[in-house]
Amino acid sequence: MEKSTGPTSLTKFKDCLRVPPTLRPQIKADQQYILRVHMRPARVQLHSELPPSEVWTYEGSLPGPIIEVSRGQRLQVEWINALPQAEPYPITAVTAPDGSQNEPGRSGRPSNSTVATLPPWTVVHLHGGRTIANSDGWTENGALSGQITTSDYTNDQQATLLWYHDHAMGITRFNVYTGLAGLYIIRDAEEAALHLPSGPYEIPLLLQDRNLDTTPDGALTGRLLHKVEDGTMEFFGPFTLINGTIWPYLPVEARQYRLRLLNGSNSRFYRLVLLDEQGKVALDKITQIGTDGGLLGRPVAVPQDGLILAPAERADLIVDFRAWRGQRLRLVNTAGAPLITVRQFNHQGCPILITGSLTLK
Ligand SMILES: [Cu+2]
Repeated sequence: MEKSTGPTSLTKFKDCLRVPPTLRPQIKADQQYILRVHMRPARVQLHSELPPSEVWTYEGSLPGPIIEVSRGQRLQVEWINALPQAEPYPITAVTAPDGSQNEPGRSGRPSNSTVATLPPWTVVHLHGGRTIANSDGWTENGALSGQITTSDYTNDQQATLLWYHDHAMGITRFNVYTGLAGLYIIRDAEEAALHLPSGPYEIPLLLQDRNLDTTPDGALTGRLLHKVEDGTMEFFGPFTLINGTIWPYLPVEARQYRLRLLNGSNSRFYRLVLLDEQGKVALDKITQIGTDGGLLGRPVAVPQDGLILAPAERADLIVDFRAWRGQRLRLVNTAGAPLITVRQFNHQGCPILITGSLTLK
């Protein structure tokens, strides 16, 4: 029997949240900016108790670096496929018995040999961007290892949070799952005039669910596992990854923060609720100021039964932590998978998947 190489479960809120580095475009010519972004393999620890996982990344970062531009800044990105041509695909895919999707490991099923031999065939789509057609990352405009695709982004739209992700025909779900996704922020003068919390007080949160393979004796190996159940293509996984870390914590000061959320999961909906130390719902200190298209006409309250985010949806939130100095808050997901919309919910009585932790200093 294979020797245990990892733990059988993971400690929640052990690792600090990471924020990916920001890439700022370089001037190329008059009013034209350029960025070169390489797709590369990397080995990343998703949790400090896990062995490193093999992932595919943009520029070695999981998730990809944040690309930040100003409204109207004309940007050309060279998407360079520097993934290895002949190595096995970095994730294991399996179809497992009903009821097993939230368990780590393959549940006794063989892995999908077609997925294991997929070539590194990629194309990048800027989700939510108003992009000219030939730069939009059509699913069939794929590039293989060693090939470069050039995309022009005019960024002529209001300040908002977008994301770039792989879009290759037929295998988007697997390529995004390997790690090929990153955030893209557009700034403008209207946003700057509002003097919203910025710098260390503006935190992007990319939420994704994942599963992990195990050894025969149940130890987590760190290997990413795309496990779906018989008769369904939808993926739901038991581990919540935020900015590439499973169940992280974030130390915050007793002040206002701007949290910029993106649901980057393949199928999972989240209904997010903030709980105080006593487990009481504390959503009244959260104001939503923006959504997919950018800033709203006016701020709105978050629904008291939680903020629902579908895959690819974004929410721009201002959270006022001043009332909770010294407390530990929890950001939890109360949605089932698949999502069943019920107006009433009881956060004591329904199963809660802990998705993150905000700890006040
Ligand atoms: Cu998309």
